[in-house]
Amino acid sequence: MTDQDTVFSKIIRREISADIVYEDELVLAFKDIAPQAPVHIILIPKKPIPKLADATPEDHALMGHLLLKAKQVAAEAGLDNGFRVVINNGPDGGQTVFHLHVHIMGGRQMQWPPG
Ligand code: DGP
Repeated sequence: MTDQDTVFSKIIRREISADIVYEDELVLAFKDIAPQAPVHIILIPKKPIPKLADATPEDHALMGHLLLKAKQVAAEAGLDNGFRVVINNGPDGGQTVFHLHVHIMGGRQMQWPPG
């Protein structure tokens, strides 16, 4: 399966529906289908980078844009008292969808360490 076949690429192409909360020319954010917190948003680059470990120096500006948009999306979701940003990378990292994505979670007290 190529990255073009991931569910997130299908969401970008509007082939499957999602509750989109932010979009620009570089990134897309939408509500997670299986939320682990009262607010759980997935933020992705439109460029199909399978996982963080596959990002290259060419992606330098895109990675910065992604993190700054995570902050913006969290603020727009009303997470004024804090939030958690997670990137699962590869099988041991718990990644299941191989299109790089940032989890933005909040609305409850987060615990540490994560499982
Ligand atoms: P990860 O384990 O880091 O690969 O997280 C993938 C996340 O993607 C997981 O929290 C559930 C979410 N997800 C999977 N399929 C869909 C989908 O079709 N729509 C939406 N909105 N989220 C999805």
